Amino acid sequence: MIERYKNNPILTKNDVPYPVATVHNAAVVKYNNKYIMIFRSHKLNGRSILGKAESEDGFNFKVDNEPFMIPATEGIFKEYEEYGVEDPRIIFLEGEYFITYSAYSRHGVRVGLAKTKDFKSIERFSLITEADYRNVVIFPEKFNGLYARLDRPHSEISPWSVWISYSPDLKFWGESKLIIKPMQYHWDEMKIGPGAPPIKTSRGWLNIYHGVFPTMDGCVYRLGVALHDLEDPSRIIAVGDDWILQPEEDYEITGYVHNVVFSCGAVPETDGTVKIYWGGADKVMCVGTAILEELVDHCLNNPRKAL
Ligand code: BMA
Repeated sequence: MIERYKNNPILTKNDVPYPVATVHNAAVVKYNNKYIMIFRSHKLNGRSILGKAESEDGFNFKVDNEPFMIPATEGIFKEYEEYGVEDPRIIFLEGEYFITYSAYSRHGVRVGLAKTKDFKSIERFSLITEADYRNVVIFPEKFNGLYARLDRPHSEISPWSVWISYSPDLKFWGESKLIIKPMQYHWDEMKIGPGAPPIKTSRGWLNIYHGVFPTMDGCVYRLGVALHDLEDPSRIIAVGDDWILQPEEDYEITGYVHNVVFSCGAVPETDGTVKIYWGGADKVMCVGTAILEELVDHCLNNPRKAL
């Protein structure tokens, strides 16, 4: 369903002009007729920073000389980003680009929200979850006057499920509700989490998410799709039963963490295709092309239960 780009991986540590061990889990958006990629890299001390790359065609990227975002050096963000910033997602809202990211510190992992107008300067906006949250994607539209996000808290009783929360101002979030759970003895049985920000289609919001299965040889990260109601995104129309992508190529099977495909971004094109970006084995960046309506059919034709 996803056609891998023939020259994958499209970005590796060798393309980065400063010392890093990995290039992975990147957000990608179109900005001024270019593709902007904000990618995660492990520094050589094992902590993560975010870099930026640009492309004319969405396949060939050139990396900036300096990192785009490193842990904050002052204020409240300094305390909560001490161990690194990871796994960005970008959405365009009312003239600005908002970036959610995982902020790691001695207090755990939580999600930060930053914004930029030009991808040159970046302003931290707020820390929008407490600890034990990752993978926050914000919908690019409001619902009944409220912003909406998919998020992924961790709880012992209902492990690593996808929730939805709402906000009047992007800062204070509430009205939370669990909407998709991992399914037992299924490719996503151990944990699931939002991947790329939701994409609007005529039949619903397409949510590309990741699912994890534990094996005797470690965890396998795959991608799947779910469809949310256009007016009420807390209503799940369907969750596709089969995965849409699993680690198959060498660069997905072997790397910094083996057997991982992990997406933080996808770019819908005007011809009905979508470029899906994913990190391969937490080490390199990859891209593939799919037909959006086929992904929607995939949810509808053979769904599994959401909860
Ligand atoms: C998750 C996150 C991701 C990573 C994945 C596979 O828990 O840390 O950033 O890609 O594990 O290692």
